[in-house]
Amino acid sequence: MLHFEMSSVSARIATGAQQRFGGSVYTNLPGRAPDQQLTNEPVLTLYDYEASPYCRRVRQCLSDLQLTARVRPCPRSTLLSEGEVNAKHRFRGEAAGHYESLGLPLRFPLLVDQTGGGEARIIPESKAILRHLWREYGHPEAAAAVEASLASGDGRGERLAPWIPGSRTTRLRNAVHLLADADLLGHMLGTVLRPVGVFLAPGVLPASSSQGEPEIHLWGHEACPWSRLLREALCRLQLPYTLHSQGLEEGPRITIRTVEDMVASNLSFPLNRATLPAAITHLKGI
Ligand SMILES: N[C@@H](CCC(=O)N[C@@H](CS)C(=O)NCC(=O)O)C(=O)O
Repeated sequence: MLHFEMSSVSARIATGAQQRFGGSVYTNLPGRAPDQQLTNEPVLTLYDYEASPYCRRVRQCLSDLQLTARVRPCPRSTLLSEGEVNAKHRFRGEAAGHYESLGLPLRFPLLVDQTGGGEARIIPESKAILRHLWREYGHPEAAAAVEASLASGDGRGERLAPWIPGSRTTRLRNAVHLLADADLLGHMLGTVLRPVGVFLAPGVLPASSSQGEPEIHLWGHEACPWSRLLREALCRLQLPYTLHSQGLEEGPRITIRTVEDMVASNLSFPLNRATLPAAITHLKGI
């Protein structure tokens, strides 16, 4: 219980720091104009792990653009085992398979975009993923600003999204500046403030889990501490899940569907202080 309380406090502090220095300026700003329709429903798979600041950066972008992605968690087996794949890893081998065609060392995040059913686009590197997501799924004006920001490296995107009125324009400009690189500081703080080793290496080292394919859907936002604690558990347990981005006001929740001996069980937990321990305990039992 004490551990849970400590975890929940540090998750809130980490979220506060990450948002203050990383993402708050663009959290809840519409990445797409209200009337903007996407031609195809995005089909995105993200190989990531919770504690990586580069992965946080990509999940933040998914939240901003309100995209849904299938997440294949790829924690390390020790803090020093960069790029390693071994028998403990459930999805690292799969990610390494994607990297083979690229001739690059295994790094996370990695995005596979199969939208439209054509050939899969395999995209490593957090900034390249941000560029891709904004270009494909953001409002063109905002995408241009992000592109200019990332290309110049100094964060000065000139053109700003026209549908965002008043002070929000300033916030988006700040956001675009931060996207250049400073956002990473916030995402690093997010990791440092949920310290590795002290609170059982949240979202870094794998724990043993079943090889089953439960159907798990998490509705949340990168900025939500309850979603963070749940994502950490899913990551350590290497359970694949579908991450649905939604605004903070709607409240996070998780649904879990497992089938055992032909009997299906469907559970749904709204995520809050009272329900979170039960949701995590349930995941551990899968
Ligand atoms: N420049 C890359 C850096 C990615 C990176 O270094 N990721 C680290 C995690 S923070 C990683 O995957 N290390 C290998 C490993 O964990 O096995 C990016 O922006 O995506």
